[in-house]
Amino acid sequence: MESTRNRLIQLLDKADGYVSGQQLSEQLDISRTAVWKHMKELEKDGYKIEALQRKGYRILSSPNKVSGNTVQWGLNTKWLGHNLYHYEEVNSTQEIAHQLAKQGKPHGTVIIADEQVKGKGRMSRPWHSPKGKGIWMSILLRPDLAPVQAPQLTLLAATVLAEVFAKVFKVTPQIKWPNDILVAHKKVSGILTEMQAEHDQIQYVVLGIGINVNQNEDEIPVDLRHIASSLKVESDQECSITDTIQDLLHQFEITYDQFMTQGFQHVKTVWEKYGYKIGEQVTIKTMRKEWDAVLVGIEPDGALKARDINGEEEKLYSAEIQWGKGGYNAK
Ligand code: BTX
Repeated sequence: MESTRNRLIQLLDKADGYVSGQQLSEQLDISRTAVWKHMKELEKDGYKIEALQRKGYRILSSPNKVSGNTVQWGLNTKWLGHNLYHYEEVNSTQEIAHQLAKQGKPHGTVIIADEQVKGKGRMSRPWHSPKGKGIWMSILLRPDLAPVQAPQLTLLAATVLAEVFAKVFKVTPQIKWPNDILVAHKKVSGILTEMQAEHDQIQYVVLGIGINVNQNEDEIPVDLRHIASSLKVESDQECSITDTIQDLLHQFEITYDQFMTQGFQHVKTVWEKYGYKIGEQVTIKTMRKEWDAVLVGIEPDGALKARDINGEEEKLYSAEIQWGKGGYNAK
């Protein structure tokens, strides 16, 4: 939110040294007492602030906890996350995003929670979202796209996650069609895309992103341990959730803007680079049949393309895939 508090943080962030109370009061058009009160609020939020007579204010350090302020402090985006809502506990950030969308909140609004008690995956499956251990985030988008193009946004988000995980955590991520990010064959992240459309036009999309960041192995529920992992387990490093959110939002904005101006090709190329078992043989099961095929890549409508032993290509929209020996669903 472009609140006074955020503008205050931005001014302090940009300044190379101290900013006087007078300067802040003029630029924010508030009294010097109001500036002081905002500083006290920031301190409550965990910021360490130095206030020197005649020199002014300076932020010494920002808190190592997620809040609207800490995420926006140093967030290097043009439009994404300027409207940001942070909650300690919610049922699901998706639910809140839908409510905010219906209230007319703008493109690029971001909702983050420390914990979800009813986090959800596709088809109402539960998504385990323990307190302070991961990123549970929804992004509200209002793209000028036809509803059939919505799956491209899921694929786009997956490429962003894979790129950030590879760069920041130095892991080797793979994107399992359509919406999971795996590391070492285990799911560390999932994407849930929900859409509201009317008259062949998307009204809005809520893109839900769940990432297991700092769980230790014993903090992953026993029944998920054979399929799920966290970035900490896979990379052996604990990471700042705030920094990771900022990296993701920054990369998401770049990729999204590029997609809107130049089309799907770049997403397709990056997706296929990280695609799980692309170029490899798997067994595919649909309602009608079961067959062996080599996965070829993705299509602009979000379908997975597979080639059977006779060279026949088929587009898959929903299918059960046996990923093979040592693969994702091997227990
Ligand atoms: P999905 O339907 O592909 O995956 C759900 C399945 O993944 C579950 O049935 C379970 O087997 C497994 N699972 C549950 N929790 C976890 C976890 N933490 N890590 C790994 N595997 C797990 C994937 O759906 C989409 C998930 C989106 C989650 C985000 S979080 C922010 C937003 N709010 C919300 O309620 N959902 C989205």
